[in-house]
Amino acid sequence: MQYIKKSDPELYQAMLRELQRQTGNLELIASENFVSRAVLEAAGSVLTNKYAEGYPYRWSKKTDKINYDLYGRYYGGCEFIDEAEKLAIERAKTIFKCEHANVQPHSGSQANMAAYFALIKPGDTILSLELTHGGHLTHGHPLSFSGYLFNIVPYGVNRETEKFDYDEIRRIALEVKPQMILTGASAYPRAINFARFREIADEVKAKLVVDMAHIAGLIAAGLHQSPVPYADIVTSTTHKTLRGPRGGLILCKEEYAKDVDRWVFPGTQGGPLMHIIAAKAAAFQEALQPEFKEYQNQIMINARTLAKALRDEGFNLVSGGTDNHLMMINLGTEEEGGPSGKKMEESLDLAGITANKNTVPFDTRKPFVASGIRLGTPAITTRGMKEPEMIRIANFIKRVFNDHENDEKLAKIKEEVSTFCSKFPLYADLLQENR
Ligand code: DSN
Repeated sequence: MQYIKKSDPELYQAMLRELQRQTGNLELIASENFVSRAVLEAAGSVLTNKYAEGYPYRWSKKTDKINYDLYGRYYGGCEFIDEAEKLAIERAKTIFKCEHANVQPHSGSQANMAAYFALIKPGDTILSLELTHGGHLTHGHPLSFSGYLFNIVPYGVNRETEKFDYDEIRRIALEVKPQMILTGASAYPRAINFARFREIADEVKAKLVVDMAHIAGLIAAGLHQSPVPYADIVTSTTHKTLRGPRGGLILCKEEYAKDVDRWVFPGTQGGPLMHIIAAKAAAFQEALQPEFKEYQNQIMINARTLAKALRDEGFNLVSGGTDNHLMMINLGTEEEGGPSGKKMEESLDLAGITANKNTVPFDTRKPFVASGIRLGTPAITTRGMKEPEMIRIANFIKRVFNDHENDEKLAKIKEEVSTFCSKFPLYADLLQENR
């Protein structure tokens, strides 16, 4: 960051402190990760300078198939960035074994928008997971384009098991006859049966969209059922378990490819972010290596170990545990007297542990206060932490819970957390250069 240091000390300070926060704190936000230096390099490269509206191919009029030999951009000078985007597309197709990949969405939200527009019309009905039960804003919240443009009917988890009840989802689907069923989640700790969702969708003649953002890395490694054979369209982000740059991704069957492409550009976006697309290509290359599977496996082992250790410390977990990379602590209701999710998030922060408050199913607090804390293992696994560290982390969390009002004790834990983190170096050369 030597150039910024000279030209803009104020910005440099903010960036330096963020680097120190990421490396010195325990990162337990389930949707975050630390990218490789290769991905950082691509994301910070001169590819940011290039306009490239269009695609690195055109649809052949003769065959109605994608032809990489036909120039598909609205600007000159795209021959090299075309190579980067082609690499990203072909690698995504290889990883997820899908017929078509669009790597241009700037985010998961925009990927979702393009996917819905490719399949249904404003006013149509979408059956999707309720936000407070683990869904996402773009799955139908009234303040998102999804709730604004579509008629949303929510499904939730079962009150007792806190897991999906597929018979109940089917019952709602038969009753409301949605044009589209949407599954995938931001805060659901259990495996999702995409095949069952397909059966339900077929029965009511609905399209099926799967937002696999959280579990994309597990799917890439073959550790969770893939939605690709079942969904009409699969959307994702690239920065969660998949460990790429912040961005979106759409996978689909060939029959939807043209519509997906059209709804990404020009439907919902202009020029693609070519530096980010190159960074996606770099991350996909990493996801194709055998070590990536080991990494994803360790994420899951760590999640199971952390979940067990938290239960042993006396915490209640939503649905009792985890099948994936995340878990949710249910801190109890206001009447039970423990801290809210908001309070616990603040106390964890004071102790150098970053996590986020989250509603739990059937929460009685407002979403901004919430009764849960969501924890995930992707970032700490990237740092090299394993089972023994999970037990230590559960103990840190328990101590924060016990002393959540005691700033002095939280500051003491923060020191211990910082020493603990320093044993798992991250971006060591960047820290060294910016000392
Ligand atoms: N905001 C993301 C998360 O934290 O889960 C969802 O996209």
